[in-house]
Amino acid sequence: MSMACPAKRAVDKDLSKSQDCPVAKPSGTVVEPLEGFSIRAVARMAAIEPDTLRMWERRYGFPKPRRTAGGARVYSPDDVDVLRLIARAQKEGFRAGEVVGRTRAELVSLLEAAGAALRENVAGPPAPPRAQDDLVERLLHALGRSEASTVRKELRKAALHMGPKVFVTDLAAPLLARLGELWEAKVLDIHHEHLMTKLLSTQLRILLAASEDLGADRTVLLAAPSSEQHELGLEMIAVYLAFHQVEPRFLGVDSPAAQIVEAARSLRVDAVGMTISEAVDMPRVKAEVERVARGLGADRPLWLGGAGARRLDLRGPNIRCVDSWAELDRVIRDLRDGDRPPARSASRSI
Ligand code: B12
Repeated sequence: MSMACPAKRAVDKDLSKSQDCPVAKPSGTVVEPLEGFSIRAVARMAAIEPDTLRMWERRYGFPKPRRTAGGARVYSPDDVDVLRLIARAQKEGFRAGEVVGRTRAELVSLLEAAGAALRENVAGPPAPPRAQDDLVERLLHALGRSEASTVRKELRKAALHMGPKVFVTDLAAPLLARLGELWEAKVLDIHHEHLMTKLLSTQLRILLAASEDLGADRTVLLAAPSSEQHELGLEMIAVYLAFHQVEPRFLGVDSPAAQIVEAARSLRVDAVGMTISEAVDMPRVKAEVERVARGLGADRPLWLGGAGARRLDLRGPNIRCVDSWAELDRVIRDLRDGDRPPARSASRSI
């Protein structure tokens, strides 16, 4: 266990309502919320899919995580250690039935016997999770105790150490996703969510202010459709854009289609970016986004992001669904390339 994290704190959201979790909550194994590893963290650390972990639990009785009062699975560092060995054994050709449920010592000798080139630390403690995972859990733990100043300081430090881009991609994004899980699982309350939103938003705005004199050669208007209240996505994207020499202009959340189109025209932006969460009325938002796309005209790109964007399943000459950081890099590049004169063919003689 990493020294930086005095207690591993993470839970997965309660999945007991779905058929993947028929295991009764064992009595006496209820753990404090935020203590241990969530199924997602374990999946990442051991490189085993969450569905596989649940299936093994049903079929082989391993791993058998403890549960929070809300029923969420909490895995121990030892579970992670053994799961990593199982993953390793599978790579060596063993089937799940041959290795899942075996003790750590059995797995080590099995792997040694199989002549697997074990890493030197195979008998040592489990490798710590990535520094960012650890920080996410630390921040959420401080949030759970409403320690605003700790969260604020950690966010500041992280922004300085990581730089704006990594802060957004590797900290803010996973932090909000985990916050959403814990909120849904009722481990954290709405006041915790509001506090984190405020602190993170402040930090993002500090980064944005720091980017003001960097210069920009393109401008993108950022907005969200009517009734959409989720603004942090826009703030994160604004920071990302600003440090890629693209100036973000905010119209903000809850913006009707006509206002977005009008602002795009009068501000003469090069593109419009909209965030769409899953919490909105999809058919209505779809119609609204279609109006924006039409109003912008085929030449002005409309970037759609947020967890609900893909569900809209919108197509159009100017619509780009941005669902990864790589795709965001691509649309930024295309925005720059868009009005460059076409490159000359290398074979053309002069
Ligand atoms: C903070 C928050 C709130 C805050 C928002 C405050 C603020 N100023 O932003 C408040 C309290 C207002 C709120 C309200 C609600 N929320 Co809320 N909220 C969240 C939370 C925790 C974080 C949201 C967020 O910013 N996420 C981070 C974004 C940035 O992630 P993303 O959408 O996946 O976007 C990624 C990319 O697509 C990209 N991106 C995003 N936008 C854009 C735009 C462009 C142009 C580009 C290029 C890229 C891009 O950036 C992100 C990178 O990781 C999420 C949890 C979560 N998993 O997101 C829940 C969550 C979205 N909320 C949820 C719900 C249910 C609600 C409410 C209905 C709750 C209620 N009962 O009132 C309301 C709905 C309000 C509304 N009509 O919009 C659910 C939605 C689930 C669903 N399927 O419906 C979630 C998932 C929580 C949960 N697990 O239950 N929420």
